[in-house]
Amino acid sequence: MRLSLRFVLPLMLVLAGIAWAVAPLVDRLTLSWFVRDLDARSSLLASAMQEPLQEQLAAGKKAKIMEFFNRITRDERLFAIGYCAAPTGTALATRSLPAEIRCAELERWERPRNHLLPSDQGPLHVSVQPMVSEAAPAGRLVLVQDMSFVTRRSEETKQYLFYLFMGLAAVVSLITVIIAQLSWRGWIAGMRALLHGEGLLRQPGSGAAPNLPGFKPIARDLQRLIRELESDARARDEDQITWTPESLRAILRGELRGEDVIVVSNREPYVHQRRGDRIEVQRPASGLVTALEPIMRACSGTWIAHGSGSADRDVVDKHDRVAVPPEKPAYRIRRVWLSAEEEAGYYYGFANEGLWPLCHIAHVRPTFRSGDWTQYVAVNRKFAKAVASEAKTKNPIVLVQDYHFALLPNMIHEELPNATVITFWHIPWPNPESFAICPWRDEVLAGLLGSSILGFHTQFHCNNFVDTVDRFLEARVDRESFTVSFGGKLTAVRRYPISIAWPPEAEMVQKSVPDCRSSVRRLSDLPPEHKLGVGVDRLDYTKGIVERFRAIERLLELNPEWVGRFTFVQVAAPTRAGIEEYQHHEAQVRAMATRINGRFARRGPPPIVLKVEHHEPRDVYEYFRAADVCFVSSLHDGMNLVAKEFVAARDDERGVLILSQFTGAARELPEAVIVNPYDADQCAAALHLALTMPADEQRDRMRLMRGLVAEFNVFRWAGRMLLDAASMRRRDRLIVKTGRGET
Ligand code: ADQ
Repeated sequence: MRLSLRFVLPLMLVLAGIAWAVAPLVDRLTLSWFVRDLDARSSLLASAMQEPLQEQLAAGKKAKIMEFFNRITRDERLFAIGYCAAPTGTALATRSLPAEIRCAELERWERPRNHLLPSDQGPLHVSVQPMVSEAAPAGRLVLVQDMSFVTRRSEETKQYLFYLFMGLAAVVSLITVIIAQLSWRGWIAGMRALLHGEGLLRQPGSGAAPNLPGFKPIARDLQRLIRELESDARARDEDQITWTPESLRAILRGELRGEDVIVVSNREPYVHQRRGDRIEVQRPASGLVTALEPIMRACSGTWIAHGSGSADRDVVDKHDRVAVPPEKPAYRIRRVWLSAEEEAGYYYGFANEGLWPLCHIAHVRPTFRSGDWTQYVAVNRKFAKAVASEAKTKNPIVLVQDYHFALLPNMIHEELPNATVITFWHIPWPNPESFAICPWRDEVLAGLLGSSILGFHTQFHCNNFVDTVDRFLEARVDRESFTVSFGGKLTAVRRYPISIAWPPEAEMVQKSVPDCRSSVRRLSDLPPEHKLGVGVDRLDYTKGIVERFRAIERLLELNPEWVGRFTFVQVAAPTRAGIEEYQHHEAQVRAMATRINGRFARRGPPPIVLKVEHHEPRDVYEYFRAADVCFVSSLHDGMNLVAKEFVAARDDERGVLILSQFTGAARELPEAVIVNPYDADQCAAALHLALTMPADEQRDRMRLMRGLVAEFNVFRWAGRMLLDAASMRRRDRLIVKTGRGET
């Protein structure tokens, strides 16, 4: 509207100016037309009057002549008539004849352009016509016509002219504004579409695109230029980005606009459980879900997972899909159903009795059974089919999670050769000798090399993987770019250290540290100022819980002043209880706690409180905030999120983290007290150091660790992988376009 006014007003003013400038010209033109008309009319009248006038002149009847003249001047336009018999006499005329017209000066009115006589009533037209008579050869007839109608008409003409120009201005403006608006909107829509990467180049069938053929020739180049500028800026600014779900969503929306994103994991992000008549939705406490949910929400993607909840089948549609989160659906879960036999072979068998101990050097022998392998292959194939059926395009981005799906990347590559598969291996990758134990090592390696990007937590695990491939497969390994070329497919092997959400949810740190300290101590029957250590793990033999207890025992042996003054609360979530090794491990942990407590509990509270149960994340954070020390003693751990969660929980900048050197986290958190969990004496000394560490030192260490976790949070982990995938896809598109593999 403002645009229209800004345009129309000047246009109208210009046209009004033109009308104002043109009006005198029109006036002059019409006047000359009227004068010519009046001249013609005068000579017509004169010739019509000649005969009767001559008769009356000849009869010498002046009164008759006057009557004759008066009769004729009734015509509203004929103002006056006069007759001059000779140049010397006075005119025989109607009374209305202007005094300026005298018989002696008639020549003046005979000159062209001198026909006009101004008067009070308006201009008068004076015409002198000779009498064609022998009786009065010098006689002249003077006809004066009223020209005020010319002025009136001229005014009317000017008005019409003004209205005409104004109307013209309005019509021209209206047409111009409509055209401008349409094309402006078109341009804006076009630019928006370009900036969003939508519309102009949208693939057929993927939604209506604005039809702007004028854009098409430049659209592709412009779009590419914008993307490259954006990507360059992002690459430069990545360190400056504060990674949050919102920034992750915004970057992904820019980078992966309209891309088809699929996540595959064994566990689902939402589980529907039957509780009596009700169906309850559970959200597993998992860093993975926290990291991948923003991606799913940003891209409205599909998450494919094993449907393991007791009410999972009751809530899906006929395609086994359910929209989540339940309160505000943003993406969908596609549930894959597994029989008990499939679950036993694929999940408990090959994945957890084979690959898990194989990759964790924790001195538990892997068990490989051909039956488990068969199920593992079949279930991977089942998930590959699910990916193919859920893919909305030929080239989706598929995020494959963990060791349950080692074969899936290549199976997806077979089904969808143009898909970008990003596989993340959450557990360590062992050295080639250790990996060689697996009877199906080549198949596992080949399966993983179907990925476009294969991610590990640490460079050490990347190196181990590349060494393993180099040792066992006929593949081209490039150690400079860290890529493997196998069977014509290139895989980039990259380090993406996983992390946790930062800042932690407000609910987690709502209760004050003093309140947490007192409530946790009260709950475990400990005195208010009692020193407290915590461990939070799945009850897994890789977590080094046995070694942790041994270190506590050693602390009490070496520093007996802590007996009765220090208690370690171990929160242990039951896990994989169907596997014999885990049953033994639980029994061993329980027996050890009982034995150590039996040895030292006589002098006050027990040194170990063992809580074998799952806790809500909020309760886990309460333990973290209540503790003086958190002890993470994994024998081998891809990353270990507990260490990072402890750091996130301590917004009071107090508490000491003791961290195993065999965790991925130890590479990122050197300010923790780093230990070898197999060295009980060293761990005991670390516990003593932690329990006696001055508050200043605790603060300095905690501040540095909090800074790192804040910066390298889980959103950065997810964002970095997807940005790499996006630039890989850009490169691939360029190669397809130019037909050149090398740039
Ligand atoms: P996990 O082996 O499961 O993960 P970890 O990284 O420590 O190990 O994550 C465990 C998660 O479970 C944490 O969020 C923790 O709070 C929670 N948890 C542990 N015990 C709990 C309890 N008793 N009750 C409630 N919650 C509990 C695998 C790899 C790791 C890697 C992660 C992520 O083994 O090395 O860090 O994946 O990639």
